[in-house]
Amino acid sequence: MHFDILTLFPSFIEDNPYFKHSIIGRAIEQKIIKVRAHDIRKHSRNKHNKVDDTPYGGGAGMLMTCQPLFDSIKAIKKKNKGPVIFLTPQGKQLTNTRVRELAKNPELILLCGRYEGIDQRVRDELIDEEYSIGPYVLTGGELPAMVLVDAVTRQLPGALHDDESALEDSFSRKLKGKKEYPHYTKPANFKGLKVPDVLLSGNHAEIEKWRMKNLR
Ligand code: 4GM
Repeated sequence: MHFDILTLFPSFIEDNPYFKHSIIGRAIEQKIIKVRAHDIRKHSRNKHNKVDDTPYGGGAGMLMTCQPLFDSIKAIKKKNKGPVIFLTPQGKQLTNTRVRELAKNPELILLCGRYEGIDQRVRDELIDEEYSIGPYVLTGGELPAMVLVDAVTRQLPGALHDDESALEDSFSRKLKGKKEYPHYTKPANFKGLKVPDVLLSGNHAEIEKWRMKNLR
């Protein structure tokens, strides 16, 4: 999976230790994913490299202007044939179901907004899908883009080791991620704090009954 991320702050992506270590870092090393950041400002044809302006009709804040966005998206689309995704609080909620759909694309283009958002003409002409990582506003779309990369990457074959499976068992699917049963790992007795006996019993029917009773 090849991610091209359009941003005013490419170093947020490129220098992010999150992409250098652990599961995502390993996926990059193993060439399961490739993440490239592209500076929208480099495409500004304004003499001061301006990329924002005040909204027509008035109102608070600044908007990202058409020209640098049209040019940077069009440049990326020559190499990356995937859908253009805009991260915005107004987008559809990024659920695990949508993440698994996104993971089927060999390429994705992610657009990160700043300020109050982008000129509507960019959305109408060049954006294929809009997603939100949750009902809150951040200072930019970079963190949401990285969240999307993380969530999609862990769905890709080979990205997780056997003991990190992204597959939900039938029991977890029934719960639809809404509830969890308590989890315990070794040791069975930590400074007098004991793991419930039933979980050590090996009786899978009893264990499932206990887990159902203890959902929270
Ligand atoms: C407003 C409009 C995404 C703000 C467009 C982006 C939160 C999310 C921004 C924008 C963002 C989210 C930038 N904040 N909930 N801030 O996914 O790109």
